[in-house]
Amino acid sequence: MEENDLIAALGTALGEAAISIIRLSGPEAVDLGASIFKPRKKNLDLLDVDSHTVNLGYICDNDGQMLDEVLLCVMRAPRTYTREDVVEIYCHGGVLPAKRVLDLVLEKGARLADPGEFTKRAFLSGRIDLTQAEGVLDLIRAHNSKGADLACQQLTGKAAQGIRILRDELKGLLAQIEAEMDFPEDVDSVPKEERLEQIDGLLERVEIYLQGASLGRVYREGLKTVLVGKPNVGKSTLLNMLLGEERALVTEIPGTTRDVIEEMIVISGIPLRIVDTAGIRESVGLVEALGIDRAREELEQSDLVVAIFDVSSEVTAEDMLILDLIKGKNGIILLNKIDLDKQVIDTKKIRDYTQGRFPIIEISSKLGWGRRELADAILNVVGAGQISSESVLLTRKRHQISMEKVKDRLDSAASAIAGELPLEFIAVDLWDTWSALGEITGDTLSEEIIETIFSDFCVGK
Ligand SMILES: Nc1nc2c(ncn2[C@@H]2O[C@H](COP(=O)(O)OP(=O)(O)OP(=O)(O)O)[C@@H](O)[C@H]2O)c(=O)[nH]1
Ligand SMILES: [Mg+2]
Repeated sequence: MEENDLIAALGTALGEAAISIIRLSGPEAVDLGASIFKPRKKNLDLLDVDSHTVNLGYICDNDGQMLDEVLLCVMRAPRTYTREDVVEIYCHGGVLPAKRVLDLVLEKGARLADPGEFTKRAFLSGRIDLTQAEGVLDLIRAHNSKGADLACQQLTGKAAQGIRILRDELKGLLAQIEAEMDFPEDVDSVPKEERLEQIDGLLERVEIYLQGASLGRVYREGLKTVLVGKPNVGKSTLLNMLLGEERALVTEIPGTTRDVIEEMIVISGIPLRIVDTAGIRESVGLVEALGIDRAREELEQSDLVVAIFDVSSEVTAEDMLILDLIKGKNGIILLNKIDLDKQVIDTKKIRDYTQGRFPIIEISSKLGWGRRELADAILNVVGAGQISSESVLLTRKRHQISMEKVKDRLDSAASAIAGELPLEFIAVDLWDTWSALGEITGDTLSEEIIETIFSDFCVGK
């Protein structure tokens, strides 16, 4: 793909609106703009206007036919989003004006941009790093304010900055080691303790990143929380209680919920993608059985399972099946309907069967009791308590994987130093560390992976 051809796209959603924006980027952007723009001011020449100015005029097609009255903004490289010349045309909103102007721009030689191509150019030109580019996408997609805050932090380069500092320090260490390797006579060797201390200093910060990584992902995507239990234990009542509205049908008939229902709820600042499922039981009709299959699928993809039991019922074989299903997952056990006088459930049996691995909380979904305790248990699961609100959080699985590699390589370097292995070994570990850090910022990632990241963007961004 040629990097510097002229690209264009609609920057706003297609539909009726106050304005629509067509965006162009590339060395010929202003020339193309000038060829279709008739300024309102008679003696204005678009090719000569100051950078970052907005100009009123008309977009006219090849026959001089006016397509729209617009504002056209000229932004000259390098102070632009892509670091190339950029032209933005503010048309009247609505499907047709925007489409006709875009068609004209394409007819005049611009190419329709790929998804994320503007931001990709910003990355390839070095204006932003990969975490900043991801921040752009995350901000567009954020569905809760904490996620949006994190995206802003990333967008402005805070995450990148911390990683760059780590990389610079590593470079310093490597320079020392390589000098010692190349000129053993002239360079004083750094004592082992001093070197270990330097590595420890790096490791400390890497640990902080790792601690926050899963929380960062939760803020970005929401914690997928699946409500499971046998029929009629009050799963849908709990969903409605947490949502504060009657979203799911609740009846006293077992098997009310047939399909999965997913809703976004923020509890104590943690966004949850909460999923109500069909009550799990054996031998039922086809529709319900399909619902139960889906419940199991959801359970498999969950970050957290909330298993619900009814205190007014004995522990049944169905309940035991639920306990089997949550094994090996992050789980919370809820004993529901504690407002009822009849309380026959054998809590000890549940606790023993799960070896006390899950917190057990008594609630009444109907009356809203136990909400606070449930919120605390959720905070505990995501480890939000241990993270300071100032920390820069990594937000993606790929960041986490690279950071784990960083830790692994630094640990290995530390043992090499402690074991007084030849300097070459230490150098190799540190170069690997350096390159793993670069994966996060995009400096050492393959073209292929970068492609996949940007293909997730929308066209025009
Ligand atoms: N007393 C009392 N009744 C409750 C409570 N929670 C739910 N119920 C009642 O239990 C019955 C079943 O509630 P649902 O929320 O439909 O149960 P479910 O687990 O979603 O059931 P299925 O969708 O059939 O699997 C309804 O009659 C609710 O009013 C509670 O905390 N206390
Ligand atoms: Mg239900």
